[in-house]
Amino acid sequence: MFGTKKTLILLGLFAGLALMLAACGTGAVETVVVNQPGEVVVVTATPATEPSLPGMIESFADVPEDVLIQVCEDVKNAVEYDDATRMLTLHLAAPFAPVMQLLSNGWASPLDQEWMVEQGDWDGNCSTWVNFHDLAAEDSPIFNVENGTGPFKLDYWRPGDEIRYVRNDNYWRTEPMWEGGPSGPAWYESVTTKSVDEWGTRFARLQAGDADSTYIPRQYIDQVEPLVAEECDPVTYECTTVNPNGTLRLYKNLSGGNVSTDFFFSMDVNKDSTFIGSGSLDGAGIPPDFFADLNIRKAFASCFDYDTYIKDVEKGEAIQRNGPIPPDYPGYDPNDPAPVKFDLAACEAYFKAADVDHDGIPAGEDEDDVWNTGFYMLLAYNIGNDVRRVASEMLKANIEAINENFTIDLLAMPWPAYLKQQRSGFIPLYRIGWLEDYHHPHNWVQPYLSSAGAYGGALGLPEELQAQFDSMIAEAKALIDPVAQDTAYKAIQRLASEEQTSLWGVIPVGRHYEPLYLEGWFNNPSYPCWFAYGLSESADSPDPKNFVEDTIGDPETFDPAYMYDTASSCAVWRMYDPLIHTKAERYDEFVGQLADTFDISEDGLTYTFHIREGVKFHAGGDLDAHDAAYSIVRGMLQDRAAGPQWMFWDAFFGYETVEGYAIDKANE
Ligand SMILES: [Ca+2]
Ligand SMILES: [Ca+2]
Ligand SMILES: [Ca+2]
Repeated sequence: MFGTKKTLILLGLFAGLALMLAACGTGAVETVVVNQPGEVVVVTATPATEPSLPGMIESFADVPEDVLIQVCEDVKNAVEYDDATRMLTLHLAAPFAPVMQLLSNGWASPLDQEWMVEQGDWDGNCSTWVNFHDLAAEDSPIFNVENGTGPFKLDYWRPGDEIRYVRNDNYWRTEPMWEGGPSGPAWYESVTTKSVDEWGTRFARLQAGDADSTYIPRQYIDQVEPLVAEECDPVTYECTTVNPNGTLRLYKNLSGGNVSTDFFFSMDVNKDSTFIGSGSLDGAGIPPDFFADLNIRKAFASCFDYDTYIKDVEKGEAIQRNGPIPPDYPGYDPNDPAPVKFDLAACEAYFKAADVDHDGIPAGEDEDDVWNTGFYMLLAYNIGNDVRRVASEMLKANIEAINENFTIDLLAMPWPAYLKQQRSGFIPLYRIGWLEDYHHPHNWVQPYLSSAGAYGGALGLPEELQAQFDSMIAEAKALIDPVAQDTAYKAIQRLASEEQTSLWGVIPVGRHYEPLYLEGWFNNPSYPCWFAYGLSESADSPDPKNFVEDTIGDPETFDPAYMYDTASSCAVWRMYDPLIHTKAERYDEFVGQLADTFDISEDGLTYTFHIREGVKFHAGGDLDAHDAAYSIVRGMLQDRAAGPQWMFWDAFFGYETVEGYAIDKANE
């Protein structure tokens, strides 16, 4: 679309990861070392190369007022409500199956419209929404206060130190969430989230019983090993005693891990790149289209020693990927497509089969092609990420061992510069990871393969193949039937594998530690943090009615529509209720939360929710259908940069930002 400035939000890829690790307590142990928690990087791609036409509006600031009002009306029309029947009706421009996943997160948690207006927030009037658009975090009136409907209420937040929540004794839920699920007020009288940056301190507090949960980076699991009393299976929940004197229960090999790392190729590198040496096939560089040759991509993939990497770097607790879609999603099968095998002979054969100079003669028989000329290039990773450094060194060593004229230098780059260069297509080969935003394969194929994806956009795929992926992705995201979904996503996974669009790396499997006295935990890979409402402690606990978790990193905000990091998400999840909730271990089945019933139309375009009766907000206001609608509309118009609302724009209108939508409307 002309003039649509696509602001790609890369928080949630990495910055979010650090916070996720912080927030997961003993729940997640990851090896991926990431940047500083809270680091937010916004990369704004240059607008499309089409020349500007006279009179066209290119900036959001220039969008006329009547168009801005229309934008607000369009959003309101997509989010209809009727207070009399308590119905909320969402209208999508095109089917988008992940809507349920989106709504089960805290982003769209209903706020009390009347109370929000009293706090000085937007009143729902379409002529004033721009004043509330893209504010700084602390400019939201609910930045550090809350008025949710959730099982816990905020007691205090001391930034950098701790957050304390107290039980909502009037919690609305009287029926179990699912059979055997929690109901009534929470077991815990309070939940305390404590920031403890230093591992030694966290470990001491865990040993002393001062914390019920703590964040354990994978490099420290050996220290925790003597405390493990039972090892348990995360599927059957059966446990085996390993140490009668231990105090912890350990679940290993938790699948459905939601963070990956891969090597990415750029098949159409910007010719001004400083990563491609001479830029030609003269032994001192690579041509910009080096990785456009499928044999070159397959050669690199065959030269990476997956098993050694998993054993040495991931301590055996990772799965080799076979495409963009990770385990346990529709479209994933561990053997279809088969993961690439580490095979130096195959690596050499692929290099010899390549035809980098496009003369029809394979490189092995062509004196001026890559096998005889050799090449030189830079491989990039971000400074401080030791895991990525080790992986890059392994790939370099194997490629260089294949042919003495092959040289790869490694370049560690500061994170923001790395992302900017990656996004602009300057880096031919780099290692980076993805942390999912919501639990659906669309949130993997879109970033990895779509022309609008955070990584897909920089792949430089041939036009025809890119168009094929784009249409497959669009068709798959519209499917609701699980069998049809599986078929559609598997086709994408296979094509990505056949074309070796990236060098698929690994996805770690997780660990979950908990004290023996903790009761009620279950494994749902889409839960960002401890589901405190569903937990309890046995009588032998030192402090059974209070839950204490040690983490690193603070929330960015308590505003549900604004939050886009896991620490914030965990806080929102405790104080607010979403419309629907994932059902126990299932991430693809939902139970009613603030909506007690819901329905999806056959064409996948209309989602209806009946808003529960008799629910009160913590400050005393009533929950009505208009509150639920207001909250979604407010979030989409607020649409702060680097926030979560692009997912709602994607779902409702096929856009990424309110600004992009408004600019296009102005030019219609
Ligand atoms: Ca209300
Ligand atoms: Ca050739
Ligand atoms: Ca406790």
